[in-house]
Amino acid sequence: MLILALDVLERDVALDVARKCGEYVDFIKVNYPLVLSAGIDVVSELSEIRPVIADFKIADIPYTASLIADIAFRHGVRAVIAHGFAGSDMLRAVRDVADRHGGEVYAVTELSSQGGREFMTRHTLEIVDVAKEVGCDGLIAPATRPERIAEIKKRAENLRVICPGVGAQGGRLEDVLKAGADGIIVGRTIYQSEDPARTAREIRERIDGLMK
Ligand code: 3DU
Repeated sequence: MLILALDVLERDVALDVARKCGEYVDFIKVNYPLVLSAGIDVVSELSEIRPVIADFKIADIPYTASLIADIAFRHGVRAVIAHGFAGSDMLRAVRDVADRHGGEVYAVTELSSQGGREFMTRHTLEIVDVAKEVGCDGLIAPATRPERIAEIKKRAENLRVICPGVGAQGGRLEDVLKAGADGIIVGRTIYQSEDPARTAREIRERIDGLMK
């Protein structure tokens, strides 16, 4: 599975890159930079090109978390990403909203950055257990630390594990897939390349070759 992280700031650029790369990616992931600068309606437009994952890293009290998730689903997203550390009550609230819309929920385990090790790593496997209990569809795990992906995947059982951090952050596609990831999230390596469509196609081909 290849997920395009579309952290560009302008609506027209986002739609252009999405249209060019659409046939090579399974999902488009949007995050705050795009939505805060281009407005939430861009999410609906992107959803017409490819299914969208709203990476709003929801981490709040259950009530507020539900509102955020509901707005995302009402704009056509297929899935939302929520922080596992915010706890089971919030994940459950987001799960309920997703169920009302027929959508999916992914929980962040530990961030791929150095900072992800400071607090999150200690609790990662507990977060995996809570995500399973709540019935999340998948987990976000760090492509920068393949050994952690393997541990998370083992504990995750049938939850999908998708990994940001390939390319610009230093993670290697081959290592990530070998560790058991079900998909990778790639942003800058694609949308900052000279020819985003060609780069997306090349990454797709590498994934298909390795996952055969
Ligand atoms: O580093 P890239 O440009 O390939 O983008 C990675 C995307 O994934 C970006 O939207 C970032 O906010 C998100 N992400 C991580 O990079 C690491 C995480 O642990 C969770 C999300």
